[in-house]
Amino acid sequence: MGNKLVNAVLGEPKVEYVDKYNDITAKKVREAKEQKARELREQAERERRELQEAERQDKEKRRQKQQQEEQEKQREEERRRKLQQESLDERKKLLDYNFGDKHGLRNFASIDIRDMQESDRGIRIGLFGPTGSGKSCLINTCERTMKVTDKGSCETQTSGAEGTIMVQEYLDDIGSKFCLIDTRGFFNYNVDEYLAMTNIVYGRIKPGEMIDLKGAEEVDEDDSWDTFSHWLHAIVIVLSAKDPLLLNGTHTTNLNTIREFMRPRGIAPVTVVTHVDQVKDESQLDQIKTKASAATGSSPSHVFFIQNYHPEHNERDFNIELRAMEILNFALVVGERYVKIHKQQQQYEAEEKQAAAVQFIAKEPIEDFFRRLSDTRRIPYGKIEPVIARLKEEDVTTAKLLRDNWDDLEAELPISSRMKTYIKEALF
Ligand SMILES: Nc1nc2c(ncn2[C@@H]2O[C@H](COP(=O)(O)OP(=O)(O)OP(=O)(O)O)[C@@H](O)[C@H]2O)c(=O)[nH]1
Ligand SMILES: [Mg+2]
Repeated sequence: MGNKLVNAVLGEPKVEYVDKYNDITAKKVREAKEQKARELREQAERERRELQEAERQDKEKRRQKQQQEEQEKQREEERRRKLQQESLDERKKLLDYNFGDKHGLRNFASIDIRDMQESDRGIRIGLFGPTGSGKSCLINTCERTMKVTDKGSCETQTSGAEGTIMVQEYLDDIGSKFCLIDTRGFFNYNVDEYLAMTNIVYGRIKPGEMIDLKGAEEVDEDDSWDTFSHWLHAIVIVLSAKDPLLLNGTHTTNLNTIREFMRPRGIAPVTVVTHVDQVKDESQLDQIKTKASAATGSSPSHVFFIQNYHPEHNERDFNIELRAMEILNFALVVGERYVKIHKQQQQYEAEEKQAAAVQFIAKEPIEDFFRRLSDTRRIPYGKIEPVIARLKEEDVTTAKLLRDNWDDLEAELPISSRMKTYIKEALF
């Protein structure tokens, strides 16, 4: 009842029902959730794309790197092939080498070089140097280069006893006109070793022979015993870049006598500095070159560096091979020049002797000239006396006057034509 009154006074209370399916807050919440979900999806999508992009970039980088590596490998391969070709060309030239190829035969036109051309060995290149400097190793490097083997035949580190020197010939079997001569046992560069060197240079010690230093005598060009083709025509002095005696200047004193031996004989040595791989600081090389040049007397342009093939070094190294051949080529240039100088010298000496003989005849009194003629041609002097008397009447008192006036006198003199021939041969 009361309610009815209340209702009558206040009117029917309005009842509002909440439509929970149409709740505005819920909508907002849903919208917010959806928004969030969208954002998350978008973020995930972004991330996915970023990841994809990073992967793509990685892939691209890897591809570029691979391409670069491939290109670098190709370039390296190309460089190697180029070096191999260069090495092959040089080797071929050296295998075909004949005496005179370096300077050209034109330069030997006035010189008799038949002995060098006919010799089996051609230019003989001798290697000298302190024990352990790398002579045998250098020969092995040259052998491996020229014969394309992975091992040379020259024994290394076999110094033998002090007091004996051993000489051995190499590369005499490749058909080329040069060979290498290894020496071993040079320890002190004292007078005995100097004498041994003169014996080797002038061919007195044959390959395979051993020399006992105590018995060595000095040998020089005039008493060399052997033919010129058995001499050494080029000398290579081998020094090690890590030898303290080179670095502290002791070798400059040690090698003094050897320099003194070579200089007046026109021998220009080639210097090879080995163990260059053991020089840590490349800036030291210039200083080492100067010291080596001072020790051997080679001009700096005649000093070469090399890293020799090591017995365990099985891979071919075309840089080493090209360097070895550069040294061989240079030794051949120097060797040919020495042959030319030596032979020219010999020729001048022969000409000088002949000129001296002509000079002698010129001053010779006419009686002495005919006495010589009577001796050499076995003509009785009595037969010649009337000729002398006749010549004196003509004031021809010396052999020179006889020669100067021979054209007129030949017809006038009352002598046989054979006698005239004898006189002419002695005069001209
Ligand atoms: N690292 C390096 N070692 C070298 C080189 N040349 C030579 N050797 C080493 O030096 C040592 C002596 O070398 P050899 O060639 O025997 O010396 P050698 O001048 O013939 O010595 P003797 O016959 O005693 O007069 C060996 O152990 C060689 O392997 C080089 O260029 N680099
Ligand atoms: Mg040796």
